[in-house]
Amino acid sequence: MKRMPSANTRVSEELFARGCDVIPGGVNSPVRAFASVGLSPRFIARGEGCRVWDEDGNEYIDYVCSWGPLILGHRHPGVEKALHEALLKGTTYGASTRGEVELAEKIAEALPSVEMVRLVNSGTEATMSALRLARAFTGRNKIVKFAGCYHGHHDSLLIKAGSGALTFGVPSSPGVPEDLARNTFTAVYNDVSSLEDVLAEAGTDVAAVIVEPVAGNMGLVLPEPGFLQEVRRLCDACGAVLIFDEVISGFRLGYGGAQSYYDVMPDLTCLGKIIGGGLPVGAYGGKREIMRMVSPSGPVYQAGTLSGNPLAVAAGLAMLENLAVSGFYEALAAKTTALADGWRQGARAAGVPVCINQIGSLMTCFFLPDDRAEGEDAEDAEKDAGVRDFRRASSADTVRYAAFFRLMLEQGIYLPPSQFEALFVSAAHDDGALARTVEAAFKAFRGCALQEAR
Ligand code: KE4
Repeated sequence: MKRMPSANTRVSEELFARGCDVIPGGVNSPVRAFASVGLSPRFIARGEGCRVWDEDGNEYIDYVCSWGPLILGHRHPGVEKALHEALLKGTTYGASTRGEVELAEKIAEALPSVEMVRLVNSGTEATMSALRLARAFTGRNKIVKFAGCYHGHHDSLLIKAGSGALTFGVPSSPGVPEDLARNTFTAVYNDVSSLEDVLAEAGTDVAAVIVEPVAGNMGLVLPEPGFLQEVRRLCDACGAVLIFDEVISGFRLGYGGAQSYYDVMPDLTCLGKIIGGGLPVGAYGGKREIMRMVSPSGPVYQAGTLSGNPLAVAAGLAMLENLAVSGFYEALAAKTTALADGWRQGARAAGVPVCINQIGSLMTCFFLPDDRAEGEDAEDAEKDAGVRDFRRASSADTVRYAAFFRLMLEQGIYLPPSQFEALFVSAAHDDGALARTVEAAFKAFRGCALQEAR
Protein backbone atom coordinates (compact mmCIF):
# COMPACT_ATOMS: atom_id res chain seq x y z
CA MET A 1 0.00 0.00 0.00
CA LYS A 2 1.33 3.51 -0.82
CA ARG A 3 2.90 5.17 2.17
CA MET A 4 0.99 8.34 3.00
CA PRO A 5 3.09 11.38 4.00
CA SER A 6 2.28 12.62 7.46
CA ALA A 7 3.45 15.60 9.45
CA ASN A 8 6.14 15.70 12.09
CA THR A 9 7.72 12.33 11.54
CA ARG A 10 11.05 13.50 10.12
CA VAL A 11 13.30 11.66 12.59
CA SER A 12 11.25 8.42 12.40
CA GLU A 13 11.42 8.59 8.61
CA GLU A 14 15.19 9.19 8.66
CA LEU A 15 15.67 6.26 11.03
CA PHE A 16 13.42 4.10 8.87
CA ALA A 17 15.43 4.96 5.77
CA ARG A 18 18.66 4.10 7.57
CA GLY A 19 17.07 0.94 8.97
CA CYS A 20 15.95 -0.20 5.54
CA ASP A 21 19.58 -0.07 4.49
CA VAL A 22 20.79 -2.52 7.11
CA ILE A 23 17.71 -4.38 8.43
CA PRO A 24 15.29 -6.32 6.19
CA GLY A 25 12.30 -4.02 5.72
CA GLY A 26 13.84 -1.64 8.24
CA VAL A 27 12.30 -3.55 11.15
CA ASN A 28 13.06 -6.51 13.37
CA SER A 29 9.52 -7.86 13.12
CA PRO A 30 7.32 -7.40 10.04
CA VAL A 31 4.20 -5.95 11.62
CA ARG A 32 6.21 -2.96 12.90
CA ALA A 33 6.72 -1.73 9.33
CA PHE A 34 3.21 -0.21 9.16
CA ALA A 35 2.96 -1.70 5.65
CA SER A 36 -0.77 -2.43 5.81
CA VAL A 37 -1.67 1.04 7.13
CA GLY A 38 0.23 3.02 4.49
CA LEU A 39 2.41 5.08 6.81
CA SER A 40 6.07 5.27 7.64
CA PRO A 41 6.53 3.48 10.98
CA ARG A 42 6.97 5.48 14.13
CA PHE A 43 10.26 4.90 15.95
CA ILE A 44 9.46 4.91 19.66
CA ALA A 45 11.89 6.75 21.95
CA ARG A 46 10.29 5.99 25.32
CA GLY A 47 7.21 4.85 27.18
CA GLU A 48 5.57 5.75 30.47
CA GLY A 49 2.34 4.29 31.85
CA CYS A 50 -0.11 4.01 28.96
CA ARG A 51 1.81 6.40 26.71
CA VAL A 52 4.73 6.29 24.29
CA TRP A 53 6.64 9.10 22.59
CA ASP A 54 8.23 8.76 19.16
CA GLU A 55 11.60 10.13 18.09
CA ASP A 56 9.92 13.32 16.86
CA GLY A 57 8.40 13.91 20.27
CA ASN A 58 4.84 12.94 19.28
CA GLU A 59 2.88 11.50 22.20
CA TYR A 60 0.49 8.58 21.84
CA ILE A 61 -1.82 6.57 24.04
CA ASP A 62 -0.44 3.09 23.38
CA TYR A 63 -2.72 0.11 22.64
CA VAL A 64 0.05 -2.12 21.25
CA CYS A 65 1.78 -2.41 24.65
CA SER A 66 4.58 -4.40 23.01
CA TRP A 67 1.93 -6.87 21.66
CA GLY A 68 0.88 -7.99 25.10
CA PRO A 69 3.69 -8.10 27.69
CA LEU A 70 2.92 -4.69 29.21
CA ILE A 71 -0.35 -5.48 30.99
CA LEU A 72 0.84 -3.08 33.72
CA GLY A 73 1.85 -0.38 31.22
CA HIS A 74 5.30 1.05 30.48
CA ARG A 75 7.89 1.39 33.29
CA HIS A 76 5.80 -0.08 36.08
CA PRO A 77 7.64 0.91 39.28
CA GLY A 78 7.59 -2.61 40.76
CA VAL A 79 8.95 -4.21 37.59
CA GLU A 80 11.56 -1.49 37.20
CA LYS A 81 12.73 -1.85 40.82
CA ALA A 82 13.09 -5.62 40.42
CA LEU A 83 15.11 -5.11 37.23
CA HIS A 84 17.42 -2.57 38.87
CA GLU A 85 18.07 -4.92 41.79
CA ALA A 86 18.80 -7.85 39.47
CA LEU A 87 21.07 -5.70 37.31
CA LEU A 88 23.24 -4.78 40.30
CA LYS A 89 24.11 -8.50 40.63
CA GLY A 90 24.87 -9.13 36.97
CA THR A 91 23.01 -9.88 33.74
CA THR A 92 23.48 -13.57 32.97
CA TYR A 93 25.42 -16.52 34.30
CA GLY A 94 24.63 -19.52 32.12
CA ALA A 95 23.89 -21.28 35.36
CA SER A 96 20.68 -21.87 37.29
CA THR A 97 19.33 -19.21 39.59
CA ARG A 98 16.78 -18.98 42.38
CA GLY A 99 14.48 -16.82 40.26
CA GLU A 100 14.00 -19.51 37.62
CA VAL A 101 12.72 -21.95 40.22
CA GLU A 102 10.44 -19.29 41.70
CA LEU A 103 9.01 -18.33 38.28
CA ALA A 104 8.42 -21.97 37.35
CA GLU A 105 6.67 -22.50 40.70
CA LYS A 106 4.47 -19.42 40.17
CA ILE A 107 3.47 -20.55 36.68
CA ALA A 108 2.70 -24.09 37.86
CA GLU A 109 0.69 -22.67 40.76
CA ALA A 110 -1.30 -20.34 38.49
CA LEU A 111 -2.12 -22.71 35.61
CA PRO A 112 -4.11 -25.75 36.74
CA SER A 113 -2.85 -28.04 33.95
CA VAL A 114 0.83 -27.25 34.46
CA GLU A 115 2.96 -29.45 36.74
CA MET A 116 6.39 -28.71 35.20
CA VAL A 117 7.72 -25.78 33.14
CA ARG A 118 10.71 -25.10 30.93
CA LEU A 119 11.68 -21.46 30.36
CA VAL A 120 12.84 -20.41 26.89
CA ASN A 121 13.35 -17.04 25.19
CA SER A 122 10.29 -16.48 23.00
CA GLY A 123 6.81 -17.71 22.19
CA THR A 124 8.15 -19.26 19.01
CA GLU A 125 10.67 -21.30 20.96
CA ALA A 126 7.93 -22.38 23.35
CA THR A 127 5.58 -23.70 20.67
CA MET A 128 8.42 -25.23 18.62
CA SER A 129 9.66 -27.12 21.69
CA ALA A 130 6.15 -28.17 22.74
CA LEU A 131 5.51 -29.69 19.31
CA ARG A 132 8.81 -31.58 19.35
CA LEU A 133 7.93 -32.88 22.80
CA ALA A 134 4.42 -33.92 21.71
CA ARG A 135 5.87 -35.81 18.73
CA ALA A 136 8.35 -37.58 21.01
CA PHE A 137 5.73 -38.37 23.63
CA THR A 138 3.28 -39.88 21.12
CA GLY A 139 5.80 -41.29 18.64
CA ARG A 140 3.68 -39.63 15.94
CA ASN A 141 4.49 -37.00 13.31
CA LYS A 142 1.43 -35.05 12.23
CA ILE A 143 0.13 -31.90 13.84
CA VAL A 144 -3.09 -29.96 13.48
CA LYS A 145 -3.44 -26.21 13.72
CA PHE A 146 -6.29 -23.84 12.95
CA ALA A 147 -6.43 -21.35 10.09
CA GLY A 148 -5.81 -17.86 11.37
CA CYS A 149 -3.97 -18.95 14.50
CA TYR A 150 -0.31 -17.95 14.72
CA HIS A 151 2.15 -19.76 16.91
CA GLY A 152 5.47 -18.15 15.99
CA HIS A 153 7.65 -18.52 12.95
CA HIS A 154 9.06 -22.05 13.11
CA ASP A 155 8.76 -24.27 10.04
CA SER A 156 6.11 -26.70 11.26
CA LEU A 157 3.64 -23.90 11.86
CA LEU A 158 4.30 -21.51 8.97
CA ILE A 159 1.73 -23.56 7.12
CA LYS A 160 -1.57 -22.76 5.49
CA ALA A 161 -4.38 -25.04 4.46
CA GLY A 162 -3.56 -27.04 1.41
CA SER A 163 -5.69 -26.51 -1.67
CA GLY A 164 -8.14 -29.09 -2.88
CA ALA A 165 -9.86 -31.76 -0.87
CA LEU A 166 -6.86 -32.67 1.20
CA THR A 167 -6.30 -30.27 4.04
CA PHE A 168 -2.67 -31.19 4.54
CA GLY A 169 -0.51 -28.12 4.75
CA VAL A 170 1.44 -26.16 2.24
CA PRO A 171 4.14 -23.69 3.31
CA SER A 172 2.96 -20.18 4.07
CA SER A 173 6.54 -19.00 3.64
CA PRO A 174 9.32 -19.81 1.22
CA GLY A 175 12.04 -21.84 2.89
CA VAL A 176 9.64 -24.27 4.55
CA PRO A 177 10.15 -27.71 2.99
CA GLU A 178 7.06 -29.12 1.23
CA ASP A 179 7.50 -32.51 2.82
CA LEU A 180 7.59 -30.95 6.29
CA ALA A 181 4.46 -28.96 5.49
CA ARG A 182 2.64 -32.17 4.59
CA ASN A 183 2.79 -33.13 8.27
CA THR A 184 0.73 -30.12 9.29
CA PHE A 185 -3.03 -30.16 8.82
CA THR A 186 -5.24 -27.12 9.12
CA ALA A 187 -8.75 -27.07 10.54
CA VAL A 188 -11.24 -24.19 10.82
CA TYR A 189 -11.34 -22.37 14.15
CA ASN A 190 -14.76 -22.70 15.83
CA ASP A 191 -15.75 -25.49 13.43
CA VAL A 192 -15.71 -28.82 15.28
CA SER A 193 -16.74 -30.84 12.24
CA SER A 194 -13.73 -29.51 10.30
CA LEU A 195 -11.48 -30.77 13.10
CA GLU A 196 -13.23 -34.14 13.02
CA ASP A 197 -12.66 -34.33 9.24
CA VAL A 198 -9.00 -33.37 9.55
CA LEU A 199 -8.37 -35.88 12.33
CA ALA A 200 -10.10 -38.57 10.30
CA GLU A 201 -7.91 -37.72 7.32
CA ALA A 202 -4.68 -37.52 9.33
CA GLY A 203 -5.50 -40.92 10.77
CA THR A 204 -3.73 -42.29 13.79
CA ASP A 205 -0.57 -40.31 13.23
CA VAL A 206 -1.58 -37.03 14.92
CA ALA A 207 0.90 -36.08 17.62
CA ALA A 208 -0.71 -32.78 18.64
CA VAL A 209 -3.47 -30.31 18.09
CA ILE A 210 -2.30 -26.75 18.81
CA VAL A 211 -4.75 -23.91 19.28
CA GLU A 212 -4.89 -20.37 20.57
CA PRO A 213 -7.75 -20.88 23.07
CA VAL A 214 -8.60 -17.25 22.41
CA ALA A 215 -7.39 -16.40 18.92
CA GLY A 216 -5.50 -13.11 18.79
CA ASN A 217 -3.70 -13.31 15.45
CA MET A 218 -6.51 -12.98 12.93
CA GLY A 219 -7.75 -10.10 14.98
CA LEU A 220 -9.46 -11.22 18.20
CA VAL A 221 -11.77 -14.20 17.61
CA LEU A 222 -13.34 -15.88 20.61
CA PRO A 223 -14.06 -19.58 20.97
CA GLU A 224 -17.75 -20.37 20.50
CA PRO A 225 -19.38 -22.03 23.53
CA GLY A 226 -18.27 -25.65 23.67
CA PHE A 227 -15.58 -25.39 20.98
CA LEU A 228 -12.61 -25.86 23.30
CA GLN A 229 -14.38 -28.64 25.16
CA GLU A 230 -14.91 -30.44 21.82
CA VAL A 231 -11.26 -29.97 20.85
CA ARG A 232 -10.31 -31.55 24.16
CA ARG A 233 -12.74 -34.46 23.58
CA LEU A 234 -11.45 -35.12 20.08
CA CYS A 235 -7.83 -35.08 21.26
CA ASP A 236 -8.69 -37.61 23.95
CA ALA A 237 -10.47 -39.77 21.38
CA CYS A 238 -7.47 -39.92 19.02
CA GLY A 239 -4.65 -39.79 21.58
CA ALA A 240 -3.25 -36.47 20.36
CA VAL A 241 -1.59 -34.05 22.78
CA LEU A 242 -3.65 -30.86 23.17
CA ILE A 243 -1.42 -27.78 23.22
CA PHE A 244 -2.89 -24.42 24.30
CA ASP A 245 -0.85 -21.60 22.87
CA GLU A 246 -1.42 -19.07 25.65
CA VAL A 247 1.37 -16.72 24.62
CA ILE A 248 -1.26 -13.97 24.42
CA SER A 249 -3.99 -15.27 26.77
CA GLY A 250 -1.66 -16.50 29.53
CA PHE A 251 -1.95 -14.15 32.53
CA ARG A 252 -3.89 -11.80 30.19
CA LEU A 253 -7.37 -13.31 30.33
CA GLY A 254 -6.99 -13.98 34.06
CA TYR A 255 -4.29 -15.19 36.41
CA GLY A 256 -5.09 -18.76 35.33
CA GLY A 257 -5.15 -17.97 31.62
CA ALA A 258 -7.75 -19.21 29.15
CA GLN A 259 -7.59 -22.76 30.52
CA SER A 260 -9.03 -21.54 33.82
CA TYR A 261 -11.38 -19.02 32.18
CA TYR A 262 -13.00 -21.77 30.03
CA ASP A 263 -12.17 -24.65 32.40
CA VAL A 264 -10.59 -26.74 29.64
CA MET A 265 -7.29 -28.38 30.51
CA PRO A 266 -4.65 -28.86 27.80
CA ASP A 267 -1.79 -31.36 28.07
CA LEU A 268 0.82 -28.69 27.30
CA THR A 269 0.65 -24.89 27.55
CA CYS A 270 2.89 -22.36 25.79
CA LEU A 271 3.52 -18.95 27.32
CA GLY A 272 5.43 -15.76 26.57
CA LYS A 273 4.96 -11.99 26.69
CA ILE A 274 3.57 -11.19 30.18
CA ILE A 275 5.70 -13.77 32.04
CA GLY A 276 8.82 -11.88 30.97
CA GLY A 277 7.59 -8.51 32.25
CA GLY A 278 8.73 -6.90 28.99
CA LEU A 279 11.96 -8.86 28.56
CA PRO A 280 12.45 -11.88 26.28
CA VAL A 281 10.90 -14.97 27.88
CA GLY A 282 8.82 -17.90 26.68
CA ALA A 283 7.83 -21.08 28.47
CA TYR A 284 6.20 -24.42 27.83
CA GLY A 285 4.81 -26.65 30.52
CA GLY A 286 2.26 -29.27 31.36
CA LYS A 287 1.83 -32.77 32.66
CA ARG A 288 4.82 -34.20 34.49
CA GLU A 289 4.67 -37.47 32.51
CA ILE A 290 5.19 -35.46 29.31
CA MET A 291 7.55 -32.75 30.56
CA ARG A 292 10.01 -35.13 32.15
CA MET A 293 10.86 -36.34 28.65
CA VAL A 294 12.69 -33.03 28.12
CA SER A 295 16.49 -33.13 28.38
CA PRO A 296 18.31 -33.65 30.65
CA SER A 297 15.62 -35.64 32.48
CA GLY A 298 14.62 -37.27 29.21
CA PRO A 299 15.68 -37.70 25.60
CA VAL A 300 13.95 -34.70 23.99
CA TYR A 301 16.65 -32.13 23.40
CA GLN A 302 15.99 -28.42 23.92
CA ALA A 303 18.41 -25.79 25.24
CA GLY A 304 19.08 -22.04 25.37
CA THR A 305 21.99 -19.81 26.31
CA LEU A 306 19.77 -17.19 27.90
CA SER A 307 16.85 -19.40 28.95
CA GLY A 308 15.69 -18.24 32.37
CA ASN A 309 17.78 -15.08 32.09
CA PRO A 310 17.98 -13.45 35.55
CA LEU A 311 16.83 -10.00 34.35
CA ALA A 312 13.85 -11.38 32.43
CA VAL A 313 12.94 -13.66 35.32
CA ALA A 314 13.15 -10.80 37.81
CA ALA A 315 10.85 -8.68 35.62
CA GLY A 316 8.48 -11.61 35.14
CA LEU A 317 8.26 -12.37 38.86
CA ALA A 318 7.56 -8.71 39.66
CA MET A 319 4.92 -8.62 36.92
CA LEU A 320 3.08 -11.72 38.15
CA GLU A 321 3.20 -10.46 41.72
CA ASN A 322 1.24 -7.38 40.62
CA LEU A 323 -1.31 -9.45 38.74
CA ALA A 324 -2.19 -11.79 41.58
CA VAL A 325 -4.25 -9.04 43.18
CA SER A 326 -7.95 -9.42 43.83
CA GLY A 327 -10.06 -7.47 41.36
CA PHE A 328 -7.16 -6.72 38.99
CA TYR A 329 -8.60 -8.53 35.96
CA GLU A 330 -12.17 -7.48 36.60
CA ALA A 331 -11.14 -3.83 36.60
CA LEU A 332 -9.15 -4.29 33.40
CA ALA A 333 -12.07 -6.03 31.69
CA ALA A 334 -14.46 -3.27 32.75
CA LYS A 335 -12.20 -0.62 31.22
CA THR A 336 -12.01 -2.54 27.94
CA THR A 337 -15.75 -3.18 27.82
CA ALA A 338 -16.34 0.55 28.21
CA LEU A 339 -13.86 1.23 25.42
CA ALA A 340 -15.54 -1.31 23.14
CA ASP A 341 -18.99 0.09 23.86
CA GLY A 342 -17.78 3.62 23.16
CA TRP A 343 -16.33 2.55 19.83
CA ARG A 344 -19.56 0.73 18.91
CA GLN A 345 -21.51 3.91 19.57
CA GLY A 346 -19.05 5.91 17.48
CA ALA A 347 -19.25 3.50 14.57
CA ARG A 348 -23.04 3.42 14.73
CA ALA A 349 -23.25 7.21 14.85
CA ALA A 350 -21.09 7.39 11.73
CA GLY A 351 -22.92 4.52 10.01
CA VAL A 352 -19.72 2.49 9.67
CA PRO A 353 -20.36 -1.27 9.90
CA VAL A 354 -17.96 -2.84 12.38
CA CYS A 355 -17.85 -5.94 14.54
CA ILE A 356 -15.97 -5.45 17.80
CA ASN A 357 -14.82 -8.63 19.52
CA GLN A 358 -13.67 -8.14 23.11
CA ILE A 359 -12.74 -10.33 26.04
CA GLY A 360 -10.99 -9.11 29.18
CA SER A 361 -8.40 -6.52 28.10
CA LEU A 362 -8.25 -7.72 24.49
CA MET A 363 -10.24 -6.17 21.67
CA THR A 364 -10.37 -5.98 17.86
CA CYS A 365 -12.60 -3.70 15.78
CA PHE A 366 -13.24 -5.47 12.49
CA PHE A 367 -14.27 -3.16 9.65
CA LEU A 368 -16.90 -5.14 7.83
CA PRO A 369 -17.07 -5.17 4.06
CA ASP A 370 -19.95 -2.94 3.11
CA ASP A 371 -22.05 -5.74 1.71
CA ARG A 372 -24.98 -4.97 3.97
CA ALA A 373 -28.41 -5.63 2.60
CA GLU A 374 -29.96 -2.42 1.29
CA GLY A 375 -31.14 -0.38 4.24
CA GLU A 376 -29.57 -2.69 6.83
CA ASP A 377 -28.10 -0.38 9.43
CA ALA A 378 -24.67 -0.65 11.07
CA GLU A 379 -26.15 -2.21 14.20
CA ASP A 380 -27.80 -5.06 12.28
CA ALA A 381 -24.62 -5.50 10.29
CA GLU A 382 -22.67 -5.96 13.49
CA LYS A 383 -25.21 -8.34 14.95
CA ASP A 384 -25.42 -10.67 12.01
CA ALA A 385 -21.81 -10.26 11.02
CA GLY A 386 -20.10 -11.89 13.94
CA VAL A 387 -16.44 -12.50 13.21
CA ARG A 388 -15.96 -16.02 14.45
CA ASP A 389 -13.43 -17.58 12.09
CA PHE A 390 -10.55 -16.83 9.71
CA ARG A 391 -12.75 -16.65 6.60
CA ARG A 392 -14.90 -13.89 8.09
CA ALA A 393 -11.92 -12.12 9.70
CA SER A 394 -9.95 -12.13 6.45
CA SER A 395 -12.89 -10.57 4.62
CA ALA A 396 -12.59 -7.44 6.80
CA ASP A 397 -12.14 -4.12 5.02
CA THR A 398 -8.43 -3.50 5.55
CA VAL A 399 -8.49 -0.25 3.57
CA ARG A 400 -11.03 1.18 5.95
CA TYR A 401 -9.06 -0.13 8.93
CA ALA A 402 -5.97 1.64 7.58
CA ALA A 403 -7.92 4.89 7.23
CA PHE A 404 -9.20 4.53 10.80
CA PHE A 405 -5.68 3.74 12.05
CA ARG A 406 -4.27 6.88 10.39
CA LEU A 407 -7.07 9.09 11.73
CA MET A 408 -6.50 7.71 15.23
CA LEU A 409 -2.73 8.11 15.02
CA GLU A 410 -3.14 11.75 13.98
CA GLN A 411 -5.14 12.22 17.20
CA GLY A 412 -2.44 10.60 19.32
CA ILE A 413 -3.87 7.10 19.60
CA TYR A 414 -1.44 4.32 18.68
CA LEU A 415 -3.37 1.20 17.59
CA PRO A 416 -2.01 -2.10 16.26
CA PRO A 417 -0.89 -1.29 12.68
CA SER A 418 -2.86 -4.21 11.24
CA GLN A 419 -6.52 -5.22 11.14
CA PHE A 420 -5.45 -8.74 12.08
CA GLU A 421 -4.05 -8.04 15.52
CA ALA A 422 -5.57 -7.53 18.95
CA LEU A 423 -5.53 -4.24 20.83
CA PHE A 424 -4.18 -4.45 24.38
CA VAL A 425 -5.46 -2.42 27.35
CA SER A 426 -3.22 -2.12 30.40
CA ALA A 427 -3.80 -1.24 34.04
CA ALA A 428 -2.08 2.08 33.25
CA HIS A 429 -4.89 3.13 30.86
CA ASP A 430 -6.77 5.49 33.15
CA ASP A 431 -10.27 6.87 32.61
CA GLY A 432 -8.90 10.03 31.01
CA ALA A 433 -6.93 8.07 28.42
CA LEU A 434 -9.90 5.81 27.67
CA ALA A 435 -12.27 8.79 27.32
CA ARG A 436 -9.80 10.49 24.96
CA THR A 437 -9.63 7.31 22.92
CA VAL A 438 -13.42 7.05 22.59
CA GLU A 439 -13.64 10.73 21.60
CA ALA A 440 -10.94 10.20 18.98
CA ALA A 441 -12.75 7.09 17.72
CA PHE A 442 -15.99 9.03 17.19
CA LYS A 443 -14.05 11.50 15.03
CA ALA A 444 -12.14 8.75 13.22
CA PHE A 445 -15.29 6.78 12.38
CA ARG A 446 -16.86 10.00 11.06
CA GLY A 447 -13.71 10.64 9.08
CA CYS A 448 -13.90 7.16 7.57
CA ALA A 449 -17.50 7.71 6.56
CA LEU A 450 -16.71 11.11 5.02
CA GLN A 451 -13.73 9.69 3.10
CA GLU A 452 -15.99 6.99 1.72
CA ALA A 453 -18.66 9.52 0.78
CA ARG A 454 -16.24 11.51 -1.39
P1 KE4 B 1 7.24 -14.64 19.78
O1 KE4 B 1 8.18 -15.63 19.14
O2 KE4 B 1 6.97 -13.44 18.89
O3 KE4 B 1 7.68 -14.23 21.20
O4 KE4 B 1 5.85 -15.37 20.01
C1 KE4 B 1 5.22 -15.96 18.90
C2 KE4 B 1 3.73 -16.10 19.21
C3 KE4 B 1 3.26 -17.34 19.58
N1 KE4 B 1 1.95 -17.52 19.88
C4 KE4 B 1 1.07 -16.48 19.84
C5 KE4 B 1 -0.36 -16.72 20.16
C6 KE4 B 1 1.52 -15.19 19.47
O5 KE4 B 1 0.64 -14.17 19.40
C7 KE4 B 1 2.87 -14.99 19.15
C8 KE4 B 1 3.41 -13.64 18.71
N2 KE4 B 1 2.46 -12.57 18.66
C9 KE4 B 1 2.76 -11.51 17.74
C10 KE4 B 1 1.57 -10.54 17.75
N3 KE4 B 1 0.39 -11.10 17.32
C11 KE4 B 1 4.03 -10.82 18.08
C12 KE4 B 1 4.25 -9.52 17.35
C13 KE4 B 1 5.29 -9.66 16.26
O6 KE4 B 1 5.33 -10.72 15.58
O7 KE4 B 1 6.05 -8.68 16.07
